[in-house]
Amino acid sequence: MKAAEAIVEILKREGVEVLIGYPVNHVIEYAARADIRTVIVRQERIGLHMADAISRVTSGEKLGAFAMQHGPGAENAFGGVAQAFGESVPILVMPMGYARRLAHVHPNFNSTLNFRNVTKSAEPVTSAAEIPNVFRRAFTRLRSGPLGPALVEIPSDIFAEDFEGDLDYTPSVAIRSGPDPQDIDRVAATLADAKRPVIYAGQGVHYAKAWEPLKRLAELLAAPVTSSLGGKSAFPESHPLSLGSGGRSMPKPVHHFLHNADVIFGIGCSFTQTNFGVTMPKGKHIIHATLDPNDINKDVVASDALIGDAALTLEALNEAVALRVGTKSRDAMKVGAKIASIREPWFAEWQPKLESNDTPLSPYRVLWDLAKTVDVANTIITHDAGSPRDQISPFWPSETPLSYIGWGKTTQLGYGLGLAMGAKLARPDQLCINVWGDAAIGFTGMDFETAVRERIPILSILLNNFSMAIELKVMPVSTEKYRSTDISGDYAAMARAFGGYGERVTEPGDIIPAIRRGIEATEKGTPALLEFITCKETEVSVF
Ligand SMILES: Cc1ncc(C[n+]2csc(CCOP(=O)(O)OP(=O)(O)O)c2C)c(N)n1
Ligand SMILES: [Mg+2]
Repeated sequence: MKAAEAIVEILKREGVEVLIGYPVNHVIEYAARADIRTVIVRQERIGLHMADAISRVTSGEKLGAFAMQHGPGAENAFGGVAQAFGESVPILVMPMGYARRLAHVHPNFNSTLNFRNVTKSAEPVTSAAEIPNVFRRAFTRLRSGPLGPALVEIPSDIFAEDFEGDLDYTPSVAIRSGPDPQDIDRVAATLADAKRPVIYAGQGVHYAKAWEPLKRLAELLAAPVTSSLGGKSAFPESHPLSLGSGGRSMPKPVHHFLHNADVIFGIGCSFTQTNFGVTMPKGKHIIHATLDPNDINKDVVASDALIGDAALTLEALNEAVALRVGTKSRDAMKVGAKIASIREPWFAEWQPKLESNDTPLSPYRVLWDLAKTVDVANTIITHDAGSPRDQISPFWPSETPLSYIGWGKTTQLGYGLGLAMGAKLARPDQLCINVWGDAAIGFTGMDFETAVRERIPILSILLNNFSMAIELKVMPVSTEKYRSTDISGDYAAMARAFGGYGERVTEPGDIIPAIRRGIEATEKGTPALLEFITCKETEVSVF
């Protein structure tokens, strides 16, 4: 068997059904021969974002995989790998490499060396015979422990080699570990005794599929629940104990309850300090439950820590908490009523924007109409960098697990399109939406053509305000003198030129009918881009 045949056989055994890539990398051709669907993008970054979403929306059970060429392909892929690294997403990255005799010769780009700081592991294939060992290591790292991209560089001269003998390869399995039972007892006692506990859920809950045990803990403690952007949709936001999700912008109850908490229990989260995450108030008893020991005492000081898988942690805690709460159980009805009493006036403040009849359109109105029109429980939606993230996350009522792809540890403009496309590949039964601004589309908009050509019928919601509105306050002089924050473009026409459905919407009354037409196009297999002409909104729900 040829070396590349051994590689694709391993990919198949590991459950890889789609290989996203950009030529030249001979793995692509061999994958197609072995009936792994190949998806060719217009630039490397988007392909990595697609692979990223495949891993995310399947809790890492189906791993996204991407292949690109040595030199320019690998160089150009850096952003996509760095974004996945920032967000701790497991993806298999397979650059081709220069022939082994040239791999370490100036100025050849060596992926193993250059990607080392943005991957969990980066390793070259050193000979055909080593293929199973190299891939076993990569896949094992992709499935267990703190997550992140794993890179396997395949030198171009490996492709000429034969893999001798039978391929002996057992697919990797996810290995879970749980916290120390003594720590569980102590934390359970702290939680049961807390007067005003708040639960903060991170994306570890999604990867561990710990949604049910999370709900059970919240109900046992009658504790309000919020989440990071990555954890959004881990807890149904229609639940009376939901505060909504945190981020740069947030619903008022998130701010209120965190500041009034005596104990904050973070589960499956890193508590990373970022502009796009909640800053934890000082002076609280913080319990930090995470898979990654390196997160403990990183940005917040933990009064208690639990290391382990979020499901194992929550299940153990639930047992211990259930024994303790018994009679002194807090009143969930009262807590729910308190949340509602803070939520309602906050919502009323925003209602004029959410229901605005202005033209240019309010982005809030567009997003609120979107939430009212789609089947939220069967939709996977993602924001982009820029104002759209802060405009959507406090108001999007996430209901079902993994129905919102939130991000913000690093925030590359244009990430959302690839995420929606990858989500659609992995979950074709769902309506997959990306919401972005006109700066974001400048980065990856060309790959709307990939969505059309590869029959990945996503719905793309573009909030076009002909501006980088989020930068207006930062760049007043350059805007005034040189119009430095202005942007232009007719993106509905662009979508049509690529063979997709494109419509420009300017009137409030046309928002919902246009969304319906867009969805209809996606149901017929055509990606749709709805371009809403919006005002340069800069107000966001921050506290
Ligand atoms: C690759 C990259 N470069 C720069 C930024 C910084 N940045 C964040 S948002 C933004 C402008 C966003 O404009 P737009 O997408 O039109 O949204 P708006 O604020 O206008 O609604 C910029 C320059 C970034 N996030 N990513
Ligand atoms: Mg804009």
